[in-house]
Amino acid sequence: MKRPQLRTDRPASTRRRERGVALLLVLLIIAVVATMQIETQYTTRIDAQIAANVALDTQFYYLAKSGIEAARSLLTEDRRDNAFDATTETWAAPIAYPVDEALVSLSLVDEERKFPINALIKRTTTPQQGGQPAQTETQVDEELYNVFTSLLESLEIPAEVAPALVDWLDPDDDPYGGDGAEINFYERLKPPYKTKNGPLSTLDELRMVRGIDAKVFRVLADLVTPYVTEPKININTAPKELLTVLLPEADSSLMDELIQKRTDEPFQKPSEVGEYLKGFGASFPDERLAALEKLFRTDSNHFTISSSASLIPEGGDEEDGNVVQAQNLKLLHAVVRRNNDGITELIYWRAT
Ligand SMILES: [Ca+2]
Ligand SMILES: [Ca+2]
Repeated sequence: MKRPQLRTDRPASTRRRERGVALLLVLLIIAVVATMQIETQYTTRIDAQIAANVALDTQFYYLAKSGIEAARSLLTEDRRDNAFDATTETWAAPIAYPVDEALVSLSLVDEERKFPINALIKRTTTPQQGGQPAQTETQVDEELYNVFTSLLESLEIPAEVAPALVDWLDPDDDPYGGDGAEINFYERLKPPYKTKNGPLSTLDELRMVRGIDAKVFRVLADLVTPYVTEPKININTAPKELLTVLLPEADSSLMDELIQKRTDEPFQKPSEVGEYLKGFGASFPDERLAALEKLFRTDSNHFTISSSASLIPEGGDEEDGNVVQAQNLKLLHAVVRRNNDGITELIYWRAT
């Protein structure tokens, strides 16, 4: 067969170069096609994986959500069982149960164990009377304010946080005491913002208050609550850091004894707290005992429920198992308020 003639009016070196370019082009096309094939396969695989992950994510979401519902039933049952709340009860211990290949883990923390920040401001409403509209008066709860300043001191948090917090919550724009912080402080920030001048809705809001940086927030986060409005703390569940501040009269041996007592035999009503402390004699005069019975409660009605759903890792394929577990772990946080009949109402919800 006669080969097609190359144009002969050009030198051989040019022809060789053209053949080289053509070869290069072919190689390049092969490479591009191969890459495209790989990419198509890769994309298809990724798409399938995304679809599978979305399905798993939804499954895990509902598993974690079922955990929240289980915790709510537990709290209802608990209130029907007795009228007090203590860390020795079923709800207070971590719970984990398998559902097929998944594990649902629950933890419940009562909010009444913490310092009730919003109660720092007492609100009294005078009902509408003879043409006068209803009026709300506010004042700082001095007793609670003193507890809060002692708490800050014991945690080595700057004292200026206390008046700044009062100003964040109180309705006026006058700085509290000599070291408060109202609008004239926050409007100079970049970006500027206003004071809340009302109760905190979530814990994260604390970060807006002068002096509460990330470090201070971490220290305070487990010890204070925005959900409880009554100026009372549950003596059965309060952490030792807070108890020490609430009972400055108690030496370390009384504190240890108190913690043992509430574990063995939780206080069932506030009057038992007075009776118990009375046994310690002169350090608790009657007037002080009466004040402590008002400050302490023995039940809790607000609970933070954390519920997570994860895949139980399969033995033998640890690496894969871990990857799947990390991808599909679902964590939900809920805060519920429980009424006297034990029925819970959802007041906060967050999925991560
Ligand atoms: Ca204010
Ligand atoms: Ca103020």
